[in-house]
Amino acid sequence: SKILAGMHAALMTGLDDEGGFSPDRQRALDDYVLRQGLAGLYVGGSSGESGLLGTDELLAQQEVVANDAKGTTLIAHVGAPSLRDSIRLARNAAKLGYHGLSALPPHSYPFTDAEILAYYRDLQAATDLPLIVYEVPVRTGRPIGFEVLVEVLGLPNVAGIKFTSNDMFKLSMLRRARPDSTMFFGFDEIYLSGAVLGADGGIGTTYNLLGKLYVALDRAIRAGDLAQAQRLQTVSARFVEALLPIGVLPGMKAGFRAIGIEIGATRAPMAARTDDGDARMAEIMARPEFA
Ligand code: NAY
Repeated sequence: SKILAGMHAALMTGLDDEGGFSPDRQRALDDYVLRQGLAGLYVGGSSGESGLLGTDELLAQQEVVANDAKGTTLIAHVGAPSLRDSIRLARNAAKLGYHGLSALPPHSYPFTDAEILAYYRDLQAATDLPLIVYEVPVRTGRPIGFEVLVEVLGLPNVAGIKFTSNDMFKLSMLRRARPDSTMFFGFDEIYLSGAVLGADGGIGTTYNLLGKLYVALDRAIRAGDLAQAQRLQTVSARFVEALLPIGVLPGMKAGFRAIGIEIGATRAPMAARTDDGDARMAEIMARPEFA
């Protein structure tokens, strides 16, 4: 079986009422997510508001989660604007016993393919941990070229890719170009389509609240039960549709509030908490299909 494969929550971040990182709220969230039966946690990614947190907060979060998640597979997302901070996060994760790393490509300037390749070459060489490349054009503003990805996937410590793109033909081509790489699919609402094209697992935001649903979805797919897989995927799609008008991360945080787990609001400039968002998510979380 592939390194690090399976269903992982893209772990969210607990913030206090002033917007600072809250170890206590993080622990409450971890406790809930760890009871979903998922293969592991993806820590410090987009869903964790990593683009809005400082490196020191991310280092602190890595440690809190490592202490909470004994026995669960932990992947630390360490993509940062500078290679220097990425390596600092990667070495801290290795020291804390994380099982894998992942990183966005450099994206704070319009870097060349050679710069992107050099970043991954240096980052994967900085620790012994397997590294998962992160393709997410909705966040970086542009896709990584197919040839560049194939080359990065050939680096010694690069174990695979987290593919969060709608370019399904590219996923299929990557699958065949790198049959031994672990491929995660990153859009929760269409996980089934990624799995059918060869994804070995998923990493997603809504797995935080609905982890059991995604475990069951993946199980149905692996068992070849298409009818059940379609039914479960439709529940996931309806949930994401409900989140979109509020915003995925603000909506998720309101969803946790609705089930009695306060993890704060999203950090500005992401949308603030609103009474309307809270009321909508309270109504959504009460629906039997999302229980
Ligand atoms: C991350 O790093 O946290 C992720 O990429 C998780 C994947 C999410 N994609 C993005 C762009 O954040 O779970 C998805 C996404 O929130 C979900 O499919 C709703 O569209």
